[in-house]
Amino acid sequence: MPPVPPYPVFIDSHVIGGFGRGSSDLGIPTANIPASDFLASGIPKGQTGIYFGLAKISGTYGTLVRHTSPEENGSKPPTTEIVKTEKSILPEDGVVLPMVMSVGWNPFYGNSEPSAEVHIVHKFAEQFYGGDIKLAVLGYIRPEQNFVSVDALIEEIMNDIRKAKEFLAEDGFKQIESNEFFRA
Ligand code: ADP
Ligand code: RBF
Ligand code: MG
Repeated sequence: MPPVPPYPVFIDSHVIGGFGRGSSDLGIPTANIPASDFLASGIPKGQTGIYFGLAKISGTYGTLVRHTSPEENGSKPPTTEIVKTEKSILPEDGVVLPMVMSVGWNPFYGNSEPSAEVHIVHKFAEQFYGGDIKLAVLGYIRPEQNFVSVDALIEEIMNDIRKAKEFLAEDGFKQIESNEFFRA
């Protein structure tokens, strides 16, 4: 079955700094985008939860400088700055890849502000803070949940990734890779 309306929803954004927990706590890095870009996207407002789709990184990126630590800032994201030192371009520049996305308050961590974060199902050799990210959101997987342990959260995310791969293998999804949106 192809994506069901309102999907595909296209989001043109850029990668910002988050809490820095994705890689360190979970071993699952997530490229964070401004939550406002998600809210403006046409997905019914307040629809927090886990989505799947396609992502493309392009443009120059830099390194993230953290001015506060997550501990210092409590449940608010640390203040960060992206420093682009050189014209870095990823080998993956312009390649459309599968993704899973989490939007909301991360009940497991109890954040005080909503976040929108994308795990690209691909192994990158480096980070790409400040890079451009284009997303095609193609469907909803589940609401956000709380978990009894980090391991239980990781297991559920692995399950989301498995489901995303299954959905993306269905008819009508692959062709979105060649949509005009990803060509620009
Ligand atoms: P933060 O809290 O700052 O988002 P993370 O630990 O979640 O920190 O790491 C996210 C960063 O890791 C992304 O901004 C990106 O630069 C990099 N990264 C490396 N591989 C991936 C991937 N497969 N998916 C998403 N981001 C990745
Ligand atoms: N956080 C939660 O608190 N509950 C969830 O159900 C949840 N599901 C997620 C599913 C996916 C596919 C991803 C990538 C993240 C999810 N997270 C969830 C967010 C996770 O807590 C967050 O990525 C880390 O805190 C790093 O920012
Ligand atoms: Mg992240």
